[in-house]
Amino acid sequence: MQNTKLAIVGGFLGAGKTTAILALGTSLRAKGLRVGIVTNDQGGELVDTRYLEEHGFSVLEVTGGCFCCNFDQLSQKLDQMSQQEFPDYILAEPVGSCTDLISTIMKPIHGGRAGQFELAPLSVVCDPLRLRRFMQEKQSAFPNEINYLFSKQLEEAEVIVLNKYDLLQDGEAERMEKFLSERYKGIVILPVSAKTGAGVEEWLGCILSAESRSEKTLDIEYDTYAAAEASLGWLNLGAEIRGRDGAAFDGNAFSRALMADLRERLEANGSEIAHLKLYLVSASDTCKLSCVSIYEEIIEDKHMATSPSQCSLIVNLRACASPEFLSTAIRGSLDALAHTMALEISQTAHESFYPGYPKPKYRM
Ligand SMILES: Nc1nc2c(ncn2[C@@H]2O[C@H](COP(=O)(O)OP(=O)(O)O)[C@@H](O)[C@H]2O)c(=O)[nH]1
Ligand SMILES: [Mg+2]
Repeated sequence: MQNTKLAIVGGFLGAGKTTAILALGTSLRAKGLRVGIVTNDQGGELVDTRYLEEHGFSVLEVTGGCFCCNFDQLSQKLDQMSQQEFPDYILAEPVGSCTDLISTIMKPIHGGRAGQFELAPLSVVCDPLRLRRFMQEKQSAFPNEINYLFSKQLEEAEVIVLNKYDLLQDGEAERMEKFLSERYKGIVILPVSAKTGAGVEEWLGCILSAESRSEKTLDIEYDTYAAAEASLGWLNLGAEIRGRDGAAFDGNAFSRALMADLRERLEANGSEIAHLKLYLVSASDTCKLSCVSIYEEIIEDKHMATSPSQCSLIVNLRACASPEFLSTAIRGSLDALAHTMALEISQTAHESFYPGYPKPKYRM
């Protein structure tokens, strides 16, 4: 029997990893292949997991820390996925503030420390609008440590997926490819739009027909990497939303207003957003929105077709602000909306924190 192929799809927060995994998974499934997905986050209550499950995929989570620091949990989830689903392919999304994946995940797996998997080349998804700001350094609202992390993620790639191709103007993709190929030598660069599907088959061909050959050990300063992680506050929130006296409410309007209010509070505080995600679920419908920078518009990934009277809400927010600021901001936004939209909002889960110092179990 052939080993399951494991493809790790990394890249910075908001780059489009989950969307790209959805596109890869959908294409593999259409070819009659079985796919399992493993998601990852520093906290729990993950929008990505719910969104991928909504598309009919079997998803397991590694929570409470990145794959490398939670290697035993990753190994256990990979085994569980293999035994439950007998997948031909497992697609794994490491948390977007993580790097050094070859040394801390891929080499240990290759060395037999987690199941029997054939490793695909490491893909790193890159958001070209984030890259545009990185190329014009002065316009990046992130501290230098985050730019360092962003760059190290790209440097480590075996394949750079230059995603969101559909958003680029004429000639810009070529300029970016040139910049990337001069800066990160010898790395395959593929223009892709995970959203429209353009370039996805080429990417699939590139990673699934080849094995990871990377022997490289990323030259990385862990203190700077840790400082990058520690400059982002994380907030995961769960809540139940009800229309007052059982009245139906507009879930799309509520979601848009909450995203806009949060974005405004962060912008006013000078806090760049790495990724803000919202997922609203009623008995029969869902709504999903995302925002990947204070410089960018809110993206509506999925609308609700119906007006619910009751919903559960998940918000995942990663931004350059203290955990306390994020907690206060979301409380302020929810209180304001409860009032203006006549809603009863009760919080069911809440965690806000700075990620800890990365301490991989293995580094090979
Ligand atoms: N226009 C466009 N948007 C995209 C593309 N890929 C992802 N996005 C959007 O970017 C946002 C972040 O994507 P997501 O997959 O959640 O990023 P992740 O944090 O890297 O997993 C979402 O609103 C996506 O719809 C793309 O190819 N084109
Ligand atoms: Mg994701």
